[in-house]
Amino acid sequence: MATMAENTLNEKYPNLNTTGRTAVVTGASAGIGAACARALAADGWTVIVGARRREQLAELAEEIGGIAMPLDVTDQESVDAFCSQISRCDLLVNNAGGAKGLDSVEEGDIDEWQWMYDVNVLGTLRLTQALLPLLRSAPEEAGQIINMSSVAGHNVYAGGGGYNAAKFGVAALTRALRIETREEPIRVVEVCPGRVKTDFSLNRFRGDQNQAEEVYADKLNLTAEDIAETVRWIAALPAHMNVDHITLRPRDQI
Ligand code: 8X3
Repeated sequence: MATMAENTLNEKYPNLNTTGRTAVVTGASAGIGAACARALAADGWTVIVGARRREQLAELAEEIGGIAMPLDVTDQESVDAFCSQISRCDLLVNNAGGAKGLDSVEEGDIDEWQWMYDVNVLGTLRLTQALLPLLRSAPEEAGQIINMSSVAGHNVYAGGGGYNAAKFGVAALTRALRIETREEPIRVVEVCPGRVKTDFSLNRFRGDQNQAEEVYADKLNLTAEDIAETVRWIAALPAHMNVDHITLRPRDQI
């Protein structure tokens, strides 16, 4: 039987008429996305959260007084359905993304590489294209796009080729977009987290808990909340400022 939270999620939202500053956060059912949604809601933003995991998403929306809608950023129809309900967007946090595998280039799985490009690069592209018209006409002084890139978008490592290629793509897309929109009232920011203790590694290693835990064992790790604090700080900056690129690492990470 569907929980109350799921019922909330399953309701239709005929053209959400949100009032006040409205943020859209993708990949928001857990980890960095959920933490960003919480931090923005605490700062008074109306937050629309999207992700594939419907129950967690709906619970989060209930907790923060936000709006949950199912979203698969790899599926154009899902993106169109999600965005067609939104009538105001002042801030888009393109957070959905992830890694699969740690294979060498020689052993790399084509399907996994394709998925990484799709979710990280094309997912960011799809949401950006769909919401740019609203961001451009945001009633606040400027619309904002914050793309969750990674240190892996600037530094490569053995076994990281597929994920590196995808995050380098996010970095390139973000920089091109910033130049293209520089004369418009739109802030475009690339946030590059290093090692953050979330489900990132569990997903990368296809649910292998031991392998995932090894990534974080005996190390200083960032938390999702550390990244969310930075997103909240950027979102509150005066409209004439752009943070082009910010890197956040735990102190002990190279
Ligand atoms: C993941 C960053 O440092 O864990 O985006 O590879 S790291």
